[in-house]
Amino acid sequence: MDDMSRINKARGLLFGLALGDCLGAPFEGRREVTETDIVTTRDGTGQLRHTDDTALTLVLARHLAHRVGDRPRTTESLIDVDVLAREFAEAWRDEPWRGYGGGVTKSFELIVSGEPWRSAIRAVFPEGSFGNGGAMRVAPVALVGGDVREVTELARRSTEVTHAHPDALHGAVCQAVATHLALALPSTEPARPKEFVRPVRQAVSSTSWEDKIDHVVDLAERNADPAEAAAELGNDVSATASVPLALLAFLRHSGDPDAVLRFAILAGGDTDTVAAMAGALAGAHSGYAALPTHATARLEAAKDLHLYAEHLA
Ligand code: R7I
Ligand code: MG
Ligand code: MG
Repeated sequence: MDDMSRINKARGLLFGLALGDCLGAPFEGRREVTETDIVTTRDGTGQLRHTDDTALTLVLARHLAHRVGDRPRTTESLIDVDVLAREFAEAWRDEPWRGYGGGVTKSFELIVSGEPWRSAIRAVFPEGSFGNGGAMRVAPVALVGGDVREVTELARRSTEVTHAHPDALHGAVCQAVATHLALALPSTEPARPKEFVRPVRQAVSSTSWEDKIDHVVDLAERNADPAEAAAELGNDVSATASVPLALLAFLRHSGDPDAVLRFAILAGGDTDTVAAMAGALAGAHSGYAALPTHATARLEAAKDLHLYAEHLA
C-alpha cells in the first residue's frame, strides 16, 4: 500500500468512527429513527458534537502516537496500562458530560481519587463490566498492530483497564481485528462476509462469539434489514449485543460508508456506539475520501483526528 492510501485509510478509520458517534448520538435509545432524520442531521449546519466513544478513542490514539516510535517495540511498550487507565479517567474528569456509562463513571471517579485501576474497575461490577466501552474506542490499535496476534493483544490491553469481563474483551478483539482486516482490504474490493470474518472468528477464542459471528454472516448473506438485524443480534450497550451488529452493518454495505452508517443508526438502540464501530470499519476500508465531506468538515474533533491519523498511519 502506498503512503497516500495508508493515510487515507487511517483518516477514514478515525473520521468514520467520530462521524458514526456524532450522527448516531441524537438517536441513542430512541424508539423510531427514519432515514430522513439521519440525512437531516448529516446534511445540517453547525458543529457535530461527539460523545464518550470519540473522546476515549482520541485518548487511546494519543497514547499510541506517543509510543509508536519507541524501540524495542512490544505490546507492553505500545500500551502502558497504568498510564492509559489514568488518561481515560482524566478525560472523563475533564468532560464528564460526554455521556459515559454508569459503571465506568464510578471507576473513573475512583481512579482519579488515587485508587488502583485493577480494584476500581470492579467496584460496581465485581465480574468486570460487559459494556461496549472497550470495543467502541479500540479501533486505533488496528493502525499500529502489525498482525492479527499483535492487534488482539493490544485490544485486550486497551480494554482491560476499564472492562474486565470476558465478553467486553472478546468484543474489543472482534472489533479491532475486523478493523485491521478492513484496513488491509483494498477499497476497490467489497468485503465478502464469510471470507472476511474468518480471522476474526479465529481471534475471538470463544465459542459463543464464534456463533455470534456465524450469525452475522448468515444475516449478511440473507440481506437482513436493520430491524431484523437488531431483533436477532441485539442493539444495547453490552459488547455482545452491539459489536456483532456493527460488523453486520459494515458487511451489508461495504464500499458505501454512508449506507453503513445509516444501517447502523436505523437499527436503533445504542446508535452512537454501533455507528461509531461500523464507521471505523467502513472508513478503514473505503478511506477518508469516501466519507461525506460536508459532515466530516463539521466534526468537533476534526483537527485532532487529522493529527493522530497522520501520526499513526
Ligand atoms: O461500557 P461503558 O463504557 O458504556 C459504553 C456506553 C456506550 O453506549 C457509550 O456511548 C455510552 O453511552 O455508554 O460503560 P459501563 O458503565 O461499563 O457499561 C455500560 C452499561 O452496561 C452499564 O451502565 C450497565 O447498565 C451495563 N453493564 C452491566 N450490567 C450488569 N452487570 C455492564 N456490565 C454489567 C454487569 O456486569
Ligand atoms: Mg457515547
Ligand atoms: Mg453509546
